Amino acid sequence: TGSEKQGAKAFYVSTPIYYVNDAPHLGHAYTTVAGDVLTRWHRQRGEKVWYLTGTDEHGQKIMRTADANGVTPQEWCDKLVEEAWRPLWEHLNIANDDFIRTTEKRHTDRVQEFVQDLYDKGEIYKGGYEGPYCVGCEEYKLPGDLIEAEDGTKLCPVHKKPVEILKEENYFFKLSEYGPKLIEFYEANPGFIQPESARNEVVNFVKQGLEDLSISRSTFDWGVPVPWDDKHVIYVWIDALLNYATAVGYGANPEKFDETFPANVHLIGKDILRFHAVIWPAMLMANGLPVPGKVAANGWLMVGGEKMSKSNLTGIKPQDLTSHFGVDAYRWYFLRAIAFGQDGSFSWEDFTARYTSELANDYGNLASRVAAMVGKYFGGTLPAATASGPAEQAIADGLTRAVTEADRKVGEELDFQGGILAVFDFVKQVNGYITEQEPWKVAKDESEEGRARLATILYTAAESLRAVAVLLNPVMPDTSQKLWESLGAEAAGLGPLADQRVQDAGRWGQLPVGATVTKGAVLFPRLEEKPA
Ligand code: MET
Repeated sequence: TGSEKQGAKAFYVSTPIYYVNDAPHLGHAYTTVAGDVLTRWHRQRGEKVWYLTGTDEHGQKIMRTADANGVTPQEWCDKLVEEAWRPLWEHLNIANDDFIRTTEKRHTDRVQEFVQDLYDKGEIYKGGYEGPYCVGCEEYKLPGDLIEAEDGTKLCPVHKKPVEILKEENYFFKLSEYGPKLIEFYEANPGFIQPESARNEVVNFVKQGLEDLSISRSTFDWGVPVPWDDKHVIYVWIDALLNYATAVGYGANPEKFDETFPANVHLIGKDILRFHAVIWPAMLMANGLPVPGKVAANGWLMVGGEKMSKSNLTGIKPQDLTSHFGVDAYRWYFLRAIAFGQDGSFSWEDFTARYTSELANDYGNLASRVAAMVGKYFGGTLPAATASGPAEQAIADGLTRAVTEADRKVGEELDFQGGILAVFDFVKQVNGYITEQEPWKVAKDESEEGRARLATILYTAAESLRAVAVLLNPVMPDTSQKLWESLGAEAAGLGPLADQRVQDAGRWGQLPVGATVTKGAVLFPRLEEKPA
């Protein structure tokens, strides 16, 4: 679009690349929808944007899941990606620009290059790891996890068999040397880690002193081979973090890389904070690459008091909710109900209550009432506001406030809840205006003044909805499109919804007089009974 600058740095947002050992759940969808809303918001500002998601396909966990299912790890990953992950993002209307899989050659080649560079620079050395090992489990145990036999022998808690003290040679990254540089960086960039609680946790952790990080494994082989020693594979987290670089052309497409990297925002769940806020910037510093702008951690999603996480799934799938509430309401609900960065809980009751009062009653009814009245009193042709007064000025002022606040909250602060509330407060204000103005009563006055007053009320309401459609487009794109069509905005000359700019949304009087307003599709249909 016109305002995109050629060669300018893109606003680059990422989600974690999710492990494919299981199907996506509400927690994954929460983060991915947040990223989608954030990037759509920036697109709506006319900025160049890059939105990346993908899948993390290496490591022991994936290997074991594949084994347990009797297929090769690659077959397992292909199946899950094509049958579960990509379809869900499509279903939720996620407008990602790319989808990276860590088993792709464009990734693995560059991961090897990156690690080789670190090795050549002396940032990686060969060291030993020694610890209690359970052959049954094929893994090192933490000393604290062991149980003791009567004679004092240490046993594996799973197999109840003696562990062996095993010594393995591994490659280590000199992470310990980056502590002071990281502290200095956090202090110079107070916005790097969000929210504040996450930032404090990381700073305290780093201040306690960092240990070097083992970055290779030799006890299994489902991973990217260490380029100078193929008895080892690269530790899955080093492999995974590099997706943010390899996906945007690291080592392959310098032009793309320069105009995209580093990410402006890495959206993550708080369980993977240290990887993103400590290890990832240290890896980049070690290789002389720029570090990201922000790591934004969201909290846990609790369902019925249980945490939605990779290891603890409740039975509810995103599709169970979208088939009941619709995709747009789903996208809206979690961002509306939970303060971003905090833990939040989900319940059918809460979703149902908010859907009914905020979406169907406040927003949906406003849209359908206004369209119905323009139809009834003006034959569906939008009349001009020729009798505006203080009540109309108050609406125009309310809109200006809503735009400024929503743009600051969503666009700058990642406060999705605050941004959505700013728009919905405006919707409430417009509802209040209609209740006070009582257009159905004004309609009984057939004098010229009466007609002018009625026209003014309906224009004011329709013009308000024009702005609401733009501001909610990043959150509920299908609904906004329906409203845009119902207002006849594009046909009347305003152009497609995607071309409307947030910065311009508050400018009053854009919806052309004479637009054909039709009642159109119901934005938020009445809910069926909750499925059993
Ligand atoms: N695979 C990890 C997870 O799902 C995220 C990796 S992001 C570089 O927690």
